Amino acid sequence: MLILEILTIPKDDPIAFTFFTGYMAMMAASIFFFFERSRVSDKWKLSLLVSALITFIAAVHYYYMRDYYLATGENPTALRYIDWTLTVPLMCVEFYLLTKAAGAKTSLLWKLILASVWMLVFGYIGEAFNPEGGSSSHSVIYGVLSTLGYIYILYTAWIGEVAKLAKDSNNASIQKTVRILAWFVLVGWSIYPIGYMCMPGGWLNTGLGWDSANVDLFYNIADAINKIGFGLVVYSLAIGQTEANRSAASA
Ligand SMILES: *C/C=C(C)/C=C/C=C(C)/C=C/C1=C(C)CCCC1(C)C
Repeated sequence: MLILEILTIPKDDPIAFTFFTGYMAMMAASIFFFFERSRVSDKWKLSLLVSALITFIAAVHYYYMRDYYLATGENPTALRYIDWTLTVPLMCVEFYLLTKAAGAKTSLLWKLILASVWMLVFGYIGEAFNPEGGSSSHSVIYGVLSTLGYIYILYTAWIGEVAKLAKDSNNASIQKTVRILAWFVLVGWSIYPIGYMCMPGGWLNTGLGWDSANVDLFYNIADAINKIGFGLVVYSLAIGQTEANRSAASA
C-alpha cells in the first residue's frame, strides 16, 4: 500500500520553520557562489567552488532533515553528523587555499581535517549513544573529548600555523579574511556546543530545563551563519582581489 502524506509545517513550530528556511538559504547561496565563480580571477575559482559545495551539501541534508524532523519530531542526528563530516573538512580546505600562496603544506590541511573528524566523532557518540532519558556523565565525557578537537582548530586559526602563514603572506586582505574566519570559528562555531548541551542530560538541559528541540534550533541557526557566512567572506576577498588585479593591469 502506498501512503502519500504531505508534511506541513505546524504554526507553532519554529524549529520546523528553521529547517525549511535553512534549506532554501543554503540552496540559494550555492547557486550564487557557483555562478559568481565566472566573475573572479582563475586563482579564486576553486575557493568559490568549495564555498558552493559547502552550502550545497548542507542544502541536500536539510532537505532530508526537514522531512525527518516533521515526520518523527526527533533530532536528525545521523544526517546532521554526515553533513558536518563533509562540510567542516571543506571549511578547513578554505583555510588551506587562503594560506597556500604563503606556503601552506597539505600536512596543515590533514591536521585540520583530523581535528574536525575527532571533534565530530566524539560529538556523534555523545549525541547518538546518549542513554534513554539522558546521562550527564555521558554528555560531559564526549563533549569534552570533542572540544579538544575544536580547541586545536581554534588554536591553529588564531595563533598556530594558519595565523602565522597569513602573517607571512604580506597581503593585508588575506590577513583580514583569515582573521574574520577565525572569528567565525570562535563565535559562530561556539553555538554548536550550546545546542549539544540542550540534549537530555546536557548542562543546559539539567540546569535551565532547555529540551532537545533546542538542539536543532541552535544547530540550524549556527549552520546558516557559519556556512553561508564563511562563503561570503571568501567571496568578498575573491572579488576584491580580482578587481585590484584588474585595475593594476590597466594602470
Ligand atoms: C557547517 C557545520 C559546522 C561548522 C559545524 C561545526 C560543529 C562544531 C564546532 C561542533 C562542536 C561540538 C563541540 C565543540 C562539543 C560538543 C559536540 C559538538 C560536536 C556539537
